[in-house]
Amino acid sequence: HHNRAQSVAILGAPFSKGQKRRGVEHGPKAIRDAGLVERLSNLDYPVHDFGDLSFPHLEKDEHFTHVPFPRSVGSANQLLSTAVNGAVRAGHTCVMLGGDHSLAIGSVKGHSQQCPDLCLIWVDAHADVNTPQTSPSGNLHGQSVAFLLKELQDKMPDIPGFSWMKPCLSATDLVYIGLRDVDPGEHDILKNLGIQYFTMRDIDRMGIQRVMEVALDHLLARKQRPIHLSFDIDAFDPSLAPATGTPVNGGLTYREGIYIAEEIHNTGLLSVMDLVEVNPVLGASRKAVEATAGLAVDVIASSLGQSREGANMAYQEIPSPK
Ligand code: B3U
Ligand code: MN
Ligand code: MN
Repeated sequence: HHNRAQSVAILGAPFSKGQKRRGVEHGPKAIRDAGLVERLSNLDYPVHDFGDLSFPHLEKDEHFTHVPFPRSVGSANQLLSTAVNGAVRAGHTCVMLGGDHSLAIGSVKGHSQQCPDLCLIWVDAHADVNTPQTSPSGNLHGQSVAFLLKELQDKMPDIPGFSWMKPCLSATDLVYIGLRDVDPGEHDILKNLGIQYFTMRDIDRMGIQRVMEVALDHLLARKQRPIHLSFDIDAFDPSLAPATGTPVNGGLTYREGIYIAEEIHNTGLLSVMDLVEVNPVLGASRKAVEATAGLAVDVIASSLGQSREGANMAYQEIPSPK
């Protein structure tokens, strides 16, 4: 059987200023309320819930061109990068609960400070690789990957709040899965940098099994290295994950999403994962919110070794009747 991770650290990041809709800062609570810690404690390693980070509120944070809250996003990510760095240094497999997807900037950056050779699997309806200039919305949750890529460094302006941030990834260290809403500038970047990506159409054509095989081979064939999984809940079909800010039709099925998580677990290389964009305020009903948060718990548990085959816990012996 695969090597189980040492211990798991849960870090809540209640932050929403990477986009304009309030509510996604309640994502960590919704995911915990859906039973995250209980589910992970069934996987027989120690689970440490470090609670929520507290991000300073900045009184004055003017737009940078059309980009809102640059300093708030910058300082939250700097804080998060330190926390993730520390959790990985302490030997934990780290689970970051968002919050919006701008938090991947700090999460990946902090991870890379401990694991400079990490690779990144970005599961999302969106590519989140806009630069401030290609971004139609200005929202920083649609720009996280652009901050991380060395190849885009000279395309990135000096954004207030981000002087601490230097890119840490190459285009070959990244694979996307689930794309179906990519802006024109983003498409250009994906093509120009030769980034490996699998759209929903690719999943339709190849099947999720082959997609994962090619994706993991692309990242790991040359050498085994730590995996950062950045999972945006909007990768799932909106019928499964309605409580999110930018749902896009035609997303992952439940089984495709769980299969992605299981295959990543089976590498034995998962080091940090983000689960972002669960927004409990946007669910049409309590049931819709609980379904979305429950799905987030399922993805996290599967990424950490919950198996559909069973055998998550050691079972001693089949009991005999007295
Ligand atoms: N690509 C668009 C929309 C978007 C990106 N990420 C989300 N939505 N969640 C943008 O704003 O950059
Ligand atoms: Mn995203
Ligand atoms: Mn998305």
